[in-house]
Amino acid sequence: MNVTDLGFIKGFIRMAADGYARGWHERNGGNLTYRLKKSEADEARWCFDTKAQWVSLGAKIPELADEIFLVTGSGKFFRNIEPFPSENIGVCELDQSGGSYRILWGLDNDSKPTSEFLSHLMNHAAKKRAKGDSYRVIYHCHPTNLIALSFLLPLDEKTFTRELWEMITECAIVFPDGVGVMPWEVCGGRDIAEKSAALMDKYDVIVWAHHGIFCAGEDFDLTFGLADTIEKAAEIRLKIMSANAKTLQTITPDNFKELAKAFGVDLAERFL
Ligand code: 2HA
Ligand code: ZN
Repeated sequence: MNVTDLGFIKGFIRMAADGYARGWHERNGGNLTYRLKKSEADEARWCFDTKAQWVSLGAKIPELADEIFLVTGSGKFFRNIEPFPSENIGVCELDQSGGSYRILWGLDNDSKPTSEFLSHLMNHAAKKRAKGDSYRVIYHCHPTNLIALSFLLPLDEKTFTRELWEMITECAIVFPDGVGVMPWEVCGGRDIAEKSAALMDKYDVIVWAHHGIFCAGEDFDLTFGLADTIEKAAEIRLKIMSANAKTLQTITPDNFKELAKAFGVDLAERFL
């Protein structure tokens, strides 16, 4: 068996390739991490290098002690993940304190996990606290239309949520909690990691103004589908703005209430 035949590695590579094909990963833009299930870790154990050196994370995340992650590499291009997986992605394990990691597989030639590793781990920890073991994927990408909208709309959660919900009927069903919004901020550091993680308690999507989005989900399909839905809604919003004509009708707060009832979703009514 090849490492790349493992189901979780295949799913990860396919999602990375799909994100690249969508145009959300110019150069080394974006990063993806997946928290392995115990059964997946057991299935992959034969390929792990358990003599690798521990490296400090610079922070302690005790909730994630002993957890294993599949991650994209720092400075790596999504475009190269599918043809050259072991150079561009890797499996990393956290130690018993949740303060250090070591590379069990991949990230060849002294590569390191993504520059947003700390953000990803803090977001995984936030989701684990809020949702138990169901959430597995954290995804950061640079979707064109959503980034454009962050120049045009006020940077508040109510405006972003409503503008996106109104674009396609299904949006309110796909992200009934709405979207979190953060103003522009330096990326790659602890500050942005902590602020994002604080919002991940409430949201599955966070907009980083003039930069991109951070998404969380239960599996690759749901997380990619969430980013795809958000970006499509942003594209429609932008097309409407570009048409430069008055909008004649939209989905109203009463419509949203009907929708929530019909689909049994718990819609964040503070956005209506
Ligand atoms: O380089 O997108 O936010 C990866 C990034 C950092
Ligand atoms: Zn980015």
